[in-house]
Amino acid sequence: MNKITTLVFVRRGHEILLGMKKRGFGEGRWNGFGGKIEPGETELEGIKRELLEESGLVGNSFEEIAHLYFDFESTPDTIDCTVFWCDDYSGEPIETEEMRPQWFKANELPYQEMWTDDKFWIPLVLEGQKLDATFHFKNLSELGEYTITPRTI
Ligand code: 6OG
Repeated sequence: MNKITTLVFVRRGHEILLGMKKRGFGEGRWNGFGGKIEPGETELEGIKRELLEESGLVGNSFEEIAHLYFDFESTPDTIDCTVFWCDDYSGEPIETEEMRPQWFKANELPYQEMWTDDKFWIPLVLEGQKLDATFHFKNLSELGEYTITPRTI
């Protein structure tokens, strides 16, 4: 099955808000906020809902920056993930049942405690690049082949 998901990185000056996933898929890793789009929802409705549910923030505008596609040798499931920046939001981050939020300096992200793919593409989007990428995982912690295609427009 292909899971359609969204992911958002909230920015505050030179800082980025990450959440420590406390349970479920990705548990024990820092990531942006996001999850599965519900039936009948647009991508923007989905990302807005996930951000609110997982961080307590209301996102006022989102900019799409990447599209990621993940597959895994260990399972037939695949994940489609559209990634956004959010620079305009209301509220203060709160810890939820699913995520513990923390601001990080953009040049000091905790890549060792994030998904293995993140250190390859996040530095590019931090430089302003938009991109499309595919990542083939051998298992949940070992990344195999990957391709990253910068967008030209
Ligand atoms: P739920 O399972 O909570 O959504 N996601 C990934 N993000 C990165 N950076 N790397 C991966 O490598 C990922 N796999 C999934 C998609 C989980 C959230 O995590 C993202 C969703 O936004 C395999 O519904």
